[in-house]
Amino acid sequence: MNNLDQLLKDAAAAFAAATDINALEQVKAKFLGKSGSVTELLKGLAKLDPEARKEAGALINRCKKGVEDFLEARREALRTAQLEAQLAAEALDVTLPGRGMGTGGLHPVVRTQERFETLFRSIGFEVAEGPEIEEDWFNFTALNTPDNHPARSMHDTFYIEGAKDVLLRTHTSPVQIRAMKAHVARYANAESMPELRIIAPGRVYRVDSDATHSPMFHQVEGLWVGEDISFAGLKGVIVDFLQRFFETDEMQVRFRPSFFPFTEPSAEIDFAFMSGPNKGRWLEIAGCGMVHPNVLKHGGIDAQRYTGFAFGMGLDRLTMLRYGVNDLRLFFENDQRFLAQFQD
Ligand code: 2NL
Repeated sequence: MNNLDQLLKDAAAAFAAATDINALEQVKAKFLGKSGSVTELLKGLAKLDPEARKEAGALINRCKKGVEDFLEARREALRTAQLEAQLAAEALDVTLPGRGMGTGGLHPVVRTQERFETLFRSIGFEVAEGPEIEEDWFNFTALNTPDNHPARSMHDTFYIEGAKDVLLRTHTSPVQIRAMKAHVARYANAESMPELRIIAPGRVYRVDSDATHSPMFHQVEGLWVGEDISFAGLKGVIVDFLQRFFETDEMQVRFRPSFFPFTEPSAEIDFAFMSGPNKGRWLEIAGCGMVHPNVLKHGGIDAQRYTGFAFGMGLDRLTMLRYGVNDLRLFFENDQRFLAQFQD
């Protein structure tokens, strides 16, 4: 066997010994690199005379071609092997059952809001909405809140920087002021104005944050304006609502005299279950009263002819009582382990 045959055999063996593409490229250098054995042979041709150079050159080039063919064949084999290994490693078992999509659900506070809306629609209330970024006049002035009232301070209310008298609403009452004005405008040319019955649910904001207060929370207010609307009517609506919302007649309800700038007289509403885990414990649930004449006037309503009652309560608190949740912050952390418990 001559030198070239031996070289070809050595190359084939060296390539076969390389077990991955990187190793193969290293081995290639030994034969075809700048000072590889094939390259050295080609360099040696310079020393031969033309006749011998031609013959030797042909032989060496055929040998080089052989080395290159072995290299390419080995490359291809290694690539195929690598692909097969990858396919085997990433094999999918298409016969496994699917994981399913997982259904979403409504947030517990939204469930309470929808329940509230359903119950009040059933007694002829409409649902009203309004802006969360509100003007000072609608949020405070129209609601008979004096200029020096603490609620108006930067300490208690979020004001919009750079805007004059613009803030994040601290209750949904401004929605009701807007609704009164729109209602009055709609019936401006009519002989009489129909009753206005609305609830205003939504997000409200106050500078406050601890276990029982969040800077953003949810409120719903109710308003019924008409001729001969009385405190007795207010009591009837509230007691009926609480019994239907909590699905029991086994409760006591009391109205405690209180004060709000926008109602006169005003009361706070407490109720107590007569059975169950909270039996006998008075729970504060809402504030209410007869709409102050100044507030009716700001809504454009003739306070001589019409009266009205209003109430406000926290949707978050209502939700906590209904589902037995003890920390308000759970509603705003978006923890799936908590939220998933409210899915149907
Ligand atoms: C509370 C107290 C209350 C009102 C809200 C109201 C709205 C208008 C006119 C008069 Cl437009 N009053 N809303 C009245 C009394 C109490 O909420 O403690 N809420 C959680």
